[in-house]
Amino acid sequence: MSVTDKRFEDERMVDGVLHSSLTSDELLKAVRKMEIRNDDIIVVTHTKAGTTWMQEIVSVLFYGCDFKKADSKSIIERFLFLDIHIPDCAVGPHEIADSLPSPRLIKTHFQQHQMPEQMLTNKAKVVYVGRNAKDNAVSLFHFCNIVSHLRTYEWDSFFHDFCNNKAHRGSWFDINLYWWSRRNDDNVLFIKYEDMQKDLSSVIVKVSEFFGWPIPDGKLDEIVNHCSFVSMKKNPKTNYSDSTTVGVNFKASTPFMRKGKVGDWKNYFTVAQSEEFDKIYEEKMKGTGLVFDYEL
Ligand code: PPS
Repeated sequence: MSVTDKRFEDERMVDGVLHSSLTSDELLKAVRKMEIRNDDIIVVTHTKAGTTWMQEIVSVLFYGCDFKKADSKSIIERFLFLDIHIPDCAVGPHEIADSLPSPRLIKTHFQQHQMPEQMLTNKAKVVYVGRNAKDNAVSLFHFCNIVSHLRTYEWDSFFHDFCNNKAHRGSWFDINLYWWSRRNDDNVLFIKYEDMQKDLSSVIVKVSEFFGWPIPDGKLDEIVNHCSFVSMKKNPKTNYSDSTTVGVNFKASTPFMRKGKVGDWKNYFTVAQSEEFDKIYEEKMKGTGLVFDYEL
């Protein structure tokens, strides 16, 4: 077994959140205290909720709809990922962050109590993407099974951990309900993965208005096409085929851009599991007003 294959053995709970060995305790402390700038552009999600999709939209708009410019670097390199220390890199993400010019593009999956404290107080713009819990779970299950530094699961044991907030990066409920509670803040845009599936043009327009980056005439359809599942799956700059450059190694052949659908959960949850999860869901989501589509 290679070193990377063994990294999952260092997975551990920190303040109720399961982290891999790529997220050291020192990193967690340092990121908490790092400086967030008012002009930072931050994409926040629970892992596997549509991060890469939103990153592509944000960066294409950021580069003035210049697709070549956006794709001159892989999506992994365009955004600073706060949550992991890249193996063999001398410095951590908080130190890389300090050296980047503004405006910085940042991505994180950190839960509220582990994200930079200044994300609570300053005006950096945050796009949050939430995805229905069941599809999010299935996508995360596959991710754990393809990425070397995470443990390999059978579906039933993953389901158990997900229900008990013990799966990778913690509670789906906590992160979604936290950002939902901030959905009316001027500097927060809350987007649902399923709405991106239903009407991608409208979501792109919302993102462009949120940042104040106008879409040149005639470009909207091109962005929609560029950010479609089919295009992003083919595009080496978005499909993670070059992910080893940032220390993410794959242990299985399932592609990162796997299915990109709403409702795939029905192929994994048994009827009993679905009912068990619905009970937990009902309890946690009651009265919050946050509703997701579980099929389209
Ligand atoms: S990560 O590792 O947390 O950054 O992963 P993330 O990008 O959040 O999630 C990956 C899932 O998003 C799907 N995806 C898309 N769906 C539809 N259209 C587009 N363009 C798109 N891009 C990424 C991707 O296929 C993963 O979902 P699953 O259900 O596993 O296919």
